[in-house]
Amino acid sequence: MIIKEKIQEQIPRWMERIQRLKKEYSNFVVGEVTIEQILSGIRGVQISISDISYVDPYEGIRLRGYTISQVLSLLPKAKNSRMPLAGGLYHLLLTGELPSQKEAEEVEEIWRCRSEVPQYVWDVICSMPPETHPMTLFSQAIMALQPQSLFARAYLEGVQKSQYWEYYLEDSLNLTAKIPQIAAFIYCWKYKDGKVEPPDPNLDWSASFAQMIGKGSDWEYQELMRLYLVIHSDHEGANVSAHTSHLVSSALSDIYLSSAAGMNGLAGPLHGLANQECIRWLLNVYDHFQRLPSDEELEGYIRNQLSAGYVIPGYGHAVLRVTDPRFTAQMEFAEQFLPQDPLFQLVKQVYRLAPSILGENGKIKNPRPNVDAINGCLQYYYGVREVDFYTVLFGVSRLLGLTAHAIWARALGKPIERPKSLTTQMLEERVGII
Ligand code: FAM
Repeated sequence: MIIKEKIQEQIPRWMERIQRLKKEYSNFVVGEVTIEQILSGIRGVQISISDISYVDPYEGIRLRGYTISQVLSLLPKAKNSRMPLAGGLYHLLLTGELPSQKEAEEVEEIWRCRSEVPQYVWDVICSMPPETHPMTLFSQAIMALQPQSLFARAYLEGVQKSQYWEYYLEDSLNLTAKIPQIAAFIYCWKYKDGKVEPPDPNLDWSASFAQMIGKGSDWEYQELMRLYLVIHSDHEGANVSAHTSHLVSSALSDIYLSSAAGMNGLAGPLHGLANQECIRWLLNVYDHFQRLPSDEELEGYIRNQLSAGYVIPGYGHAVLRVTDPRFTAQMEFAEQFLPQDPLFQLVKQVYRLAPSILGENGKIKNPRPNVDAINGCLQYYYGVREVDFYTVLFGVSRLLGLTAHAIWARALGKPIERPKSLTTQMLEERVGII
């Protein structure tokens, strides 16, 4: 397997770099932590290393050093498509190298061969009440696969620490291979008649999700999913889902346990679930006016929302200080394929008006759109209108990033995480209040 050989080959170099930092610079002070940071969710405290991706405040995400537009243009493309193969992206995340067409297709082939999901996983989903949130079902399906963990078995049998990553890689490939089918099953079980189209072996990982939910002949939606699943795959190592899954896997919990933990974080409304709020907000605006509002009407609507204490979903970001390039990539897609769609017109109108209104009081650090300001609109246009499902799509993509982080954490022998908590009284004593 090419990815395995490449990771193997790179481990000694990375270990050398880490060991050097540890040996020669272990007392070097990277930063300080203020009380404000502690009280505001350890905001901005540099706590970990991730070489898979990095969010630059002014450029947006770089996946293994490549910007979103570079990733989209340089990765090998799917058949009859202008969009990248997710298999190529996974190769890039795992090895740091841009794959050839053959290398990207190798990952796609591995996924195809390992895609079968055991019947009992479907039984777990089907035994849940129909009102269960799709993210709960998604996390449960991942957990249901946990008994298949090769790492968990190997650990019990006493496998060497230096080999942990190989089992994490196998588990990751097994899990990610099954994810499009799991997502498709949840969608069809929860919202349709429960019938999932069998996977088409001629389709790539991203398009096969589209095909399994009944969009086998919808080439544009398949293109959208190829775009979507690449651009949502990672957002460095310290956001809620990435950090959660890293923390859990640092206890040597296997990829199923740690990925499900990450998905549970993604399911929170301040993180991945935000995208369902964004589309709901756009639909509410449309419903309120029963048409596209004029600029004056929309401006008034936004101002009313703000003065009532609501946020404008899809705007602002904890790290980014420019328009999210993932928003821009999807804007370009929409301009090409759905320029006249009323909801897309509304997305553009909000984009034209909201940043200056949000920027007026100087409180918000980034009044520009994040990825969520548009992605729901695209799904909606192509008929995937069950908005509480959108975070599952986000999760399908994000599992590529989370598992890549975990494999490398084991390859580099990263330790269990154990920061320290203080009591309020200790802080009061330190600052001299008591
Ligand atoms: N509308 C109105 N006010 C906003 C705002 C928005 N879109 N974004 C930030 N603010 C306010 C924020 O509430 C805070 O006010 P207070 O000081 O009164 O608490 C102030 O501006 C400063 O916030 P910030 O430092 O600029 O942002 P944060 O780093 O605290 O929060 C977000 C970042 C993303 C949680 C925040 O911008 C927000 O709530 N946005 C709307 C929801 C959203 O789009 N979430 C998607 C997140 C996405 F990136 C993801 O994870 N999927």
